Amino acid sequence: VITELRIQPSEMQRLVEALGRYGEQPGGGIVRPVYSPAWKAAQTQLGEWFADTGLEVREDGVGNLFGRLEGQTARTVLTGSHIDTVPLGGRYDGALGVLSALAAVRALKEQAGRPRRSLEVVALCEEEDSRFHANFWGTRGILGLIRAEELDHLVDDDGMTIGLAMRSVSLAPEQYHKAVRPDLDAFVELHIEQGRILYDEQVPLGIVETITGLYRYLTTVEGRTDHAGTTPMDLRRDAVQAAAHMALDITRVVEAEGRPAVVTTGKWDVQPGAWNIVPGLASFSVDLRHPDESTKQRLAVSLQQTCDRIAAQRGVSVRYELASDVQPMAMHPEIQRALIAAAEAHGLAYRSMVSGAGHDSQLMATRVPTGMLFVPSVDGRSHSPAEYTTPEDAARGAEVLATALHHLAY
Ligand code: HGY
Ligand code: MN
Ligand code: MN
Repeated sequence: VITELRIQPSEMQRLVEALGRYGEQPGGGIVRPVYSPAWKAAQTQLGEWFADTGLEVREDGVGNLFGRLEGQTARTVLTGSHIDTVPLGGRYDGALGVLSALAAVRALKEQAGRPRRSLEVVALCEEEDSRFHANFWGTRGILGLIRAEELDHLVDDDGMTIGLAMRSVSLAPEQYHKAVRPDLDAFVELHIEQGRILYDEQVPLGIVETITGLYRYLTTVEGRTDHAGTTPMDLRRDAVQAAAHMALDITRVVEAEGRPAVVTTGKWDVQPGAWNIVPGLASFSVDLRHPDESTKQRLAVSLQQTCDRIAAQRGVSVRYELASDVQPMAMHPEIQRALIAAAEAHGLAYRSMVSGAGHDSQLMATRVPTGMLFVPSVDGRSHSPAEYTTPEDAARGAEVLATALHHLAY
């Protein structure tokens, strides 16, 4: 087991800061949605770094970017993460997985030479659903799970279809099916924990056993617009008041369920949105998660029954539009073992754990032996400009990733 691979903390910090500039906002935070100019610039920069490392660079039919270290066989071990971000996201979510994969493969190329299985670094084009409800678009391209009609059906808030957005970065949407990869023997994703377990326990590495299930839908409440001055309170059908009661009550249902159940109503819209009009329409997103599928489904039903009841009481109508229903997924035992062996070879403590965040790996794992390695998030902060992982933790993660990749590819 190769453990003398050294990756410098300062090198990781340099890469993180350089990549974090693409989409960086004046007030802090990164806006880098899939197929945006910032996304394209970040992919171009990664392509240059892949090429400088001596890897064979290729962009596939949906904009995933690969850096390949050719092996003796046609089979491939893939490692990386996503390059898109949430609005005003941090520098580490996704990006650190891509950069750690690059640093690990560079170290292996220089110190271990040609692998038996080919090794590929990937920057997956879209994971965050932050522009389209595209549900792991890059991974779905690789696994052949994109349906042709989605190219015209998925639209962003400006009404642009994902197909047109692909054209805007010189991709041919009709070529999406060429992204399919039948040659993958393993996928390993390094990612920041985005929670505070490793940080609180002062443990440098997390080995993911299961990734939580996600159930996401839009709740739309329809009341009646009225004059804000002349309409008595008892005659109103105020969509915001009804939606607010719904949001409070579904939160209470999930709090009563207890950890690790979570629910978030993060994105709201109110129409017509004037100070002097009783709002006739209110919509809010529901992001419900649980690592057990039957519990997740039971809670989803309970939340909608709660909203139905409030709608009836308050004389408004309510409807639900499903955006994604993703299963919880166990990581492959063999890949977990490779990661544990690597941590032990480096004499580092680790902790097996459940991921409360969703990841490409939970979909990749449905068809490819997959594992995830977590590094600590300071104060557990993520999906925020405050997101931070120390250069030392980042470098250690990349070294352990390199050792695990050596086990899988050499
Ligand atoms: O929402 C998530 O858990 C992931 O960061 N997309
Ligand atoms: Mn994220
Ligand atoms: Mn992520």
